[in-house]
Amino acid sequence: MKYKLMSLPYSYDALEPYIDAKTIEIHYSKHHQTYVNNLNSVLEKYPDLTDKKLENLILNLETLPFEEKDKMFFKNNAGGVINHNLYWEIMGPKKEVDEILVSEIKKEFGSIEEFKKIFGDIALKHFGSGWAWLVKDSENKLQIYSLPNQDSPYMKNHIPIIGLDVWEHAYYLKYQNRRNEYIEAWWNVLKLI
Ligand code: MN3
Repeated sequence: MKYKLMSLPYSYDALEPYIDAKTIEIHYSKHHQTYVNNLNSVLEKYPDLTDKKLENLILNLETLPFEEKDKMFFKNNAGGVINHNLYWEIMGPKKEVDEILVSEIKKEFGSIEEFKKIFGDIALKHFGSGWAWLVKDSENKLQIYSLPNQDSPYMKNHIPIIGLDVWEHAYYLKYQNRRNEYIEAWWNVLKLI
Protein backbone atom coordinates (compact mmCIF):
# COMPACT_ATOMS: atom_id res chain seq x y z
CA MET A 1 0.00 0.00 0.00
CA LYS A 2 1.24 3.43 -0.88
CA TYR A 3 0.44 6.75 0.66
CA LYS A 4 -1.38 9.11 -1.67
CA LEU A 5 -1.40 12.86 -1.93
CA MET A 6 -4.67 13.98 -0.34
CA SER A 7 -7.02 15.81 -2.64
CA LEU A 8 -7.03 19.54 -2.13
CA PRO A 9 -10.47 20.53 -0.80
CA TYR A 10 -10.62 23.67 -3.00
CA SER A 11 -9.16 25.10 -6.20
CA TYR A 12 -5.70 26.67 -6.35
CA ASP A 13 -7.17 30.16 -6.50
CA ALA A 14 -9.74 29.66 -3.73
CA LEU A 15 -7.70 31.43 -1.06
CA GLU A 16 -6.92 34.54 -3.13
CA PRO A 17 -5.99 37.24 -2.36
CA TYR A 18 -4.57 35.99 0.94
CA ILE A 19 -2.67 33.05 -0.48
CA ASP A 20 -2.11 33.25 -4.22
CA ALA A 21 -2.93 30.45 -6.65
CA LYS A 22 0.67 29.94 -7.79
CA THR A 23 1.90 29.45 -4.24
CA ILE A 24 -0.82 26.89 -3.51
CA GLU A 25 -0.19 25.06 -6.77
CA ILE A 26 3.54 24.69 -6.14
CA HIS A 27 3.16 24.07 -2.43
CA TYR A 28 0.59 21.31 -2.95
CA SER A 29 1.54 19.71 -6.26
CA LYS A 30 5.33 19.93 -5.84
CA HIS A 31 6.31 20.23 -2.16
CA HIS A 32 3.55 18.13 -0.62
CA GLN A 33 3.72 15.59 -3.46
CA THR A 34 7.46 15.23 -2.88
CA TYR A 35 6.94 14.40 0.79
CA VAL A 36 4.46 11.70 -0.26
CA ASN A 37 6.84 10.30 -2.88
CA ASN A 38 9.79 10.29 -0.49
CA LEU A 39 7.73 8.62 2.20
CA ASN A 40 6.72 5.85 -0.18
CA SER A 41 10.28 5.39 -1.40
CA VAL A 42 11.76 4.96 2.08
CA LEU A 43 8.96 2.64 3.18
CA GLU A 44 9.63 0.32 0.24
CA LYS A 45 12.48 -1.01 2.38
CA TYR A 46 10.20 -1.51 5.39
CA PRO A 47 7.03 -3.17 4.10
CA ASP A 48 5.88 -4.09 7.62
CA LEU A 49 5.39 -0.41 8.41
CA THR A 50 3.30 0.62 5.45
CA ASP A 51 -0.14 -0.15 6.83
CA LYS A 52 0.43 1.63 10.13
CA LYS A 53 -0.86 5.08 10.99
CA LEU A 54 1.82 7.68 10.33
CA GLU A 55 0.95 9.44 13.58
CA ASN A 56 1.81 6.29 15.53
CA LEU A 57 4.97 5.65 13.54
CA ILE A 58 6.47 9.07 14.24
CA LEU A 59 5.49 8.89 17.92
CA ASN A 60 7.32 5.58 18.22
CA LEU A 61 10.19 6.44 15.89
CA GLU A 62 12.91 5.20 18.23
CA THR A 63 11.39 1.71 18.44
CA LEU A 64 11.12 1.22 14.67
CA PRO A 65 13.61 -0.87 12.71
CA PHE A 66 14.98 1.99 10.59
CA GLU A 67 18.59 2.20 9.55
CA GLU A 68 20.00 5.44 10.93
CA LYS A 69 20.12 7.18 7.54
CA ASP A 70 16.51 6.25 6.81
CA LYS A 71 15.17 7.32 10.17
CA MET A 72 15.64 11.05 9.67
CA PHE A 73 14.43 10.84 6.07
CA PHE A 74 11.29 9.02 7.20
CA LYS A 75 10.68 11.47 10.07
CA ASN A 76 10.99 14.52 7.81
CA ASN A 77 8.78 13.17 5.04
CA ALA A 78 6.15 11.54 7.25
CA GLY A 79 5.97 14.81 9.18
CA GLY A 80 5.71 16.69 5.89
CA VAL A 81 2.72 14.60 4.84
CA ILE A 82 0.89 14.80 8.19
CA ASN A 83 1.53 18.51 8.62
CA HIS A 84 0.41 19.49 5.13
CA ASN A 85 -2.69 17.30 5.29
CA LEU A 86 -3.78 19.37 8.30
CA TYR A 87 -2.71 22.70 6.77
CA TRP A 88 -4.92 22.27 3.68
CA GLU A 89 -7.77 20.92 5.76
CA ILE A 90 -8.02 23.83 8.21
CA MET A 91 -8.00 26.48 5.49
CA GLY A 92 -10.82 27.38 3.18
CA PRO A 93 -12.49 30.22 1.30
CA LYS A 94 -15.38 30.29 3.78
CA LYS A 95 -15.35 30.33 7.57
CA GLU A 96 -16.58 27.10 9.16
CA VAL A 97 -16.16 28.21 12.75
CA ASP A 98 -15.66 25.48 15.32
CA GLU A 99 -17.57 26.96 18.26
CA ILE A 100 -16.22 24.41 20.73
CA LEU A 101 -12.65 25.23 19.75
CA VAL A 102 -13.38 28.96 19.97
CA SER A 103 -14.69 28.61 23.50
CA GLU A 104 -11.71 26.45 24.52
CA ILE A 105 -9.33 29.05 23.10
CA LYS A 106 -11.10 31.86 24.94
CA LYS A 107 -10.94 29.91 28.16
CA GLU A 108 -7.23 29.21 27.81
CA PHE A 109 -5.97 32.47 26.27
CA GLY A 110 -8.63 35.03 27.24
CA SER A 111 -9.85 35.94 23.75
CA ILE A 112 -9.40 35.04 20.12
CA GLU A 113 -7.48 38.28 19.62
CA GLU A 114 -5.09 37.40 22.43
CA PHE A 115 -4.65 33.89 21.02
CA LYS A 116 -3.85 35.31 17.57
CA LYS A 117 -1.29 37.66 19.10
CA ILE A 118 0.55 34.89 20.94
CA PHE A 119 0.36 32.40 18.07
CA GLY A 120 1.29 35.01 15.45
CA ASP A 121 4.27 36.12 17.49
CA ILE A 122 5.55 32.54 17.81
CA ALA A 123 5.07 32.05 14.05
CA LEU A 124 6.84 35.30 13.24
CA LYS A 125 9.82 34.66 15.52
CA HIS A 126 10.34 31.02 14.60
CA PHE A 127 13.86 31.01 13.21
CA GLY A 128 14.25 29.21 9.89
CA SER A 129 11.89 26.61 8.49
CA GLY A 130 9.14 25.19 10.64
CA TRP A 131 5.60 25.50 11.87
CA ALA A 132 3.64 27.27 14.58
CA TRP A 133 1.23 24.96 16.38
CA LEU A 134 -1.84 25.02 18.54
CA VAL A 135 -2.03 21.57 20.09
CA LYS A 136 -3.80 19.59 22.75
CA ASP A 137 -1.26 18.04 25.06
CA SER A 138 -1.62 14.67 26.77
CA GLU A 139 -3.67 16.31 29.54
CA ASN A 140 -6.00 17.79 26.92
CA LYS A 141 -4.70 21.30 27.60
CA LEU A 142 -4.17 23.74 24.72
CA GLN A 143 -0.58 24.79 24.09
CA ILE A 144 1.09 27.05 21.52
CA TYR A 145 4.64 26.47 20.34
CA SER A 146 6.72 26.17 17.20
CA LEU A 147 8.67 23.19 15.92
CA PRO A 148 11.52 23.12 13.38
CA ASN A 149 11.41 21.63 9.89
CA GLN A 150 8.61 19.06 9.49
CA ASP A 151 8.58 17.93 13.11
CA SER A 152 5.05 17.07 14.14
CA PRO A 153 3.32 17.55 17.52
CA TYR A 154 2.43 13.85 17.27
CA MET A 155 6.11 13.16 18.04
CA LYS A 156 5.39 14.61 21.50
CA ASN A 157 2.09 12.73 21.76
CA HIS A 158 0.24 16.03 21.27
CA ILE A 159 -2.71 16.44 18.91
CA PRO A 160 -2.20 19.28 16.40
CA ILE A 161 -5.30 21.48 16.07
CA ILE A 162 -4.00 24.45 14.09
CA GLY A 163 -0.72 24.48 12.17
CA LEU A 164 0.80 27.39 10.30
CA ASP A 165 3.53 26.56 7.80
CA VAL A 166 6.24 29.22 8.00
CA TRP A 167 8.64 27.63 5.54
CA GLU A 168 9.44 30.25 2.92
CA HIS A 169 7.83 28.04 0.23
CA ALA A 170 4.47 28.79 1.92
CA TYR A 171 4.63 32.52 1.24
CA TYR A 172 7.72 33.68 -0.62
CA LEU A 173 6.20 34.19 -4.09
CA LYS A 174 3.69 36.72 -2.81
CA TYR A 175 5.17 38.03 0.41
CA GLN A 176 8.95 37.52 -0.07
CA ASN A 177 10.57 38.28 3.29
CA ARG A 178 7.37 39.71 4.81
CA ARG A 179 6.35 36.73 6.92
CA ASN A 180 4.33 39.09 9.13
CA GLU A 181 2.02 39.96 6.21
CA TYR A 182 1.53 36.28 5.37
CA ILE A 183 0.59 35.55 8.99
CA GLU A 184 -1.86 38.48 9.10
CA ALA A 185 -3.44 37.40 5.81
CA TRP A 186 -3.60 33.76 6.88
CA TRP A 187 -6.12 34.39 9.64
CA ASN A 188 -8.62 35.18 6.87
CA VAL A 189 -8.36 31.70 5.37
CA LEU A 190 -8.11 29.73 8.59
CA LYS A 191 -11.70 28.59 8.61
CA LEU A 192 -11.93 27.20 12.17
CA ILE A 193 -11.95 30.42 14.21
MN1 MN3 B 1 5.01 23.50 3.35
